[in-house]
Amino acid sequence: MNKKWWKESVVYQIYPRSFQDSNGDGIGDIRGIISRLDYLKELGIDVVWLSPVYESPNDDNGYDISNYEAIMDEFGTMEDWEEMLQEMHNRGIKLMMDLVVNHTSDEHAWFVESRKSKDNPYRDYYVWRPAKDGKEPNNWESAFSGSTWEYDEETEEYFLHIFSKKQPDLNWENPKVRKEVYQMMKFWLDKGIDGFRMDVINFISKVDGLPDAENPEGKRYVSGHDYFMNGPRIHEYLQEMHQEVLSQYDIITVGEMPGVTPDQGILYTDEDRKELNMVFQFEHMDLDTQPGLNKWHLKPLYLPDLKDTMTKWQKGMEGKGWNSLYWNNHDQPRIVSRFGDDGEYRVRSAKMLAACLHMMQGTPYIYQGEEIGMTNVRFKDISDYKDIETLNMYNEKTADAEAEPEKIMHSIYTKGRDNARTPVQWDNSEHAGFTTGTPWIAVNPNYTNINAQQALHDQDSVFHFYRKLIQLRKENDIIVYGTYDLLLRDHEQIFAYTRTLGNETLLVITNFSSETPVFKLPEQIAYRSKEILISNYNADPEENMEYFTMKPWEARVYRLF
Ligand code: TEU
Ligand code: CA
Repeated sequence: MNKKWWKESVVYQIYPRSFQDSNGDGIGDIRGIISRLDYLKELGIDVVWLSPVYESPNDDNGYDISNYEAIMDEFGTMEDWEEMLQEMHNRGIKLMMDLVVNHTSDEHAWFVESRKSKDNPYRDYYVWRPAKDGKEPNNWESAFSGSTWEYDEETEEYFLHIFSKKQPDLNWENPKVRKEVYQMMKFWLDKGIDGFRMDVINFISKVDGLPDAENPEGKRYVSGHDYFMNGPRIHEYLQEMHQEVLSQYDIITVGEMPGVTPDQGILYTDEDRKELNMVFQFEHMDLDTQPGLNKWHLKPLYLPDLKDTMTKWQKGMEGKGWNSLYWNNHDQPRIVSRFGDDGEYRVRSAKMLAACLHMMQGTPYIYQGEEIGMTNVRFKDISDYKDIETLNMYNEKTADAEAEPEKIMHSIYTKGRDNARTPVQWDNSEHAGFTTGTPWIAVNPNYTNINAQQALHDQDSVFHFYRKLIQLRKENDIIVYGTYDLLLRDHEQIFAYTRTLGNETLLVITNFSSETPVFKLPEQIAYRSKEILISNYNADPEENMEYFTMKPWEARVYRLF
C-alpha cells in the first residue's frame, strides 16, 4: 500500500466558460469561480482541474492557445487568477491547470512566425510538408472532420492539425519545442499550482514519415490514430518532462489518452518509470459506439461490456499503476442521461452511478453539474449549438444529399459535447443564476427543477450523496487502497464487486436498470457482521442482503467484517 495524497484525493473539473459569470457578459470567468469556492468546499473535493483559461481565439473554447502565459481577457486578469489560487489554497483546495501542448492556436506567436517562410527560426516548431501528388501529404482524418492537413499559400506547404485547422500540431521532435514547454510548465508551477491535466498527451510523438493509414474502403480520409497514438518516442518525452520538470515538485499529473490500453497504462503510470501519476482512458466511453466507427454511430450500452472494461482496468493497474475514475467531462454527454435514467429515476440513477464509480480503486473526477445530476440537452435549432466538433460534423453530413437530418440531430442529442457545456444550474432564477446577461450557450430548460440551490436544501439530493461519498473516502482506507474483484460477471442488470483490505471487505451492489432483478450473494463471500455504508433507498441495515430483490437503479454499499 504505497500511500500518496493524489490517490486519496477527489478532483472536481471546472469548465470556466460555463461555470459562473460575474460581470453579466454571459461568459463564465475567474471571479465567478472565486464566488463559488465555498460551494466546492462544502462538497468536500480536494483538487480543482481547471480547463484552459489562457489567451485564446476560442476556436475550440480555450483548447487553442495563443499565449500560454497570459489569461484570456474574457476570463479576467492574472491578478484575478492569483487571487483565485490563493482563495483555493485558503480553503485547502489544490489547483490543477490544463496543459495543452500537442498543439497551439494558429494565432500563437510561434505559428505566426513559422508560417512566414521555410527558413524562419520557428519553422520546425510545427509539422510542415509539401503536397503529395498534388494533394495532402497523407490521408489522415481530423478529429473535427476533413483532412488533418491545411494548405498554406505563403510557403505553398501543408501543416498538420489533428484537431481543427486553427490548432496546428507542435513538432515534439524539435528539442527547442520541448524546452519551451518545460519552461512554461515551470512558470505555472512556480506560481504555486499543484498539478497538470495533459491534453491528448499520448498524441505528441508521430510515426516517422507520417505514412498513409490503411484505407481498404477507399474513403477520402481515414483515422490516422495508429500513427500518432502512443507513438514511438512518447515514453522518452514523458521521462524527459519528468526529469526536467515534474520530479522537482510534489504534484498531481493525469494524461488524457484516447486509445490507451491497460498494458500501456502501466507504462505511463508505474511509479518506477517516472512518467505520470495516472491517465484518462476512454475504453468505457466507447461502449455505446458501434465498433470501428466514430462516436456518432450509436449503440446501446450492454452492461457486461462496461463491467468487463472497468474490471480490466481495475485489475490491470492493480499494484502497478494507478487509475483515474470518471463518467463525465467537458467532451462527454451527461452520465445520468447516458448510462442512467434522466426521467423518473434521475436522482436514484445519478446516485447509483456515483456509488458504482466512487467505490472503485483510483482517483475520482467529478465534472461540474454532475454532483447535482445535470442532464443532456436537446436544442431544436442547430444554431443553438456552439461546439466545433458538433458543427463541423453537422455541416459535413448535411452537405450529403442523402443526409437524414433527424438522425443527425439524434446523434447530437446523444453524444454532442454541448450536453456537458450548458451553464451550471445554480438556482431557479432566470438563466439559472449563471449570468445576469445572455449566456453564450443557452441554459438547459430543466434548471427550474434541477439546480444547486434546491440540491443544497434537500438532504436526499444527488449533491449530498456525492458529499457523503467523498467523506467516506476520507474515513476508509479500503475505498482508496482495497483490492477490487468483480462478482456476477454475466448479469445484465447488476454491477456488483468487492474491495478487500486486510480482513475487511466492501460489498458494492448496483442495479443499472429500472427493472427489479434478484441479487444473490456468491457463496465465497464470508463475513461475521455487516454494516451499511451508503445506499440510495434507505435500505434497512438488518435486511437480508444475501438474497434480495433490487429496486430500480438501487445502490447499496456494505462493509463486512
Ligand atoms: O480531447 C481529446 C479528444 O480525443 C477528443 O477528440 C475527444 O475525444 C472528443 O472531444 C470527444 O468527442 C481534448 C479536449 O478534452 C477537447 O476538449 C479538445 O477539443 C481536444 O483535446 C483538442 O484540444
Ligand atoms: Ca463574464
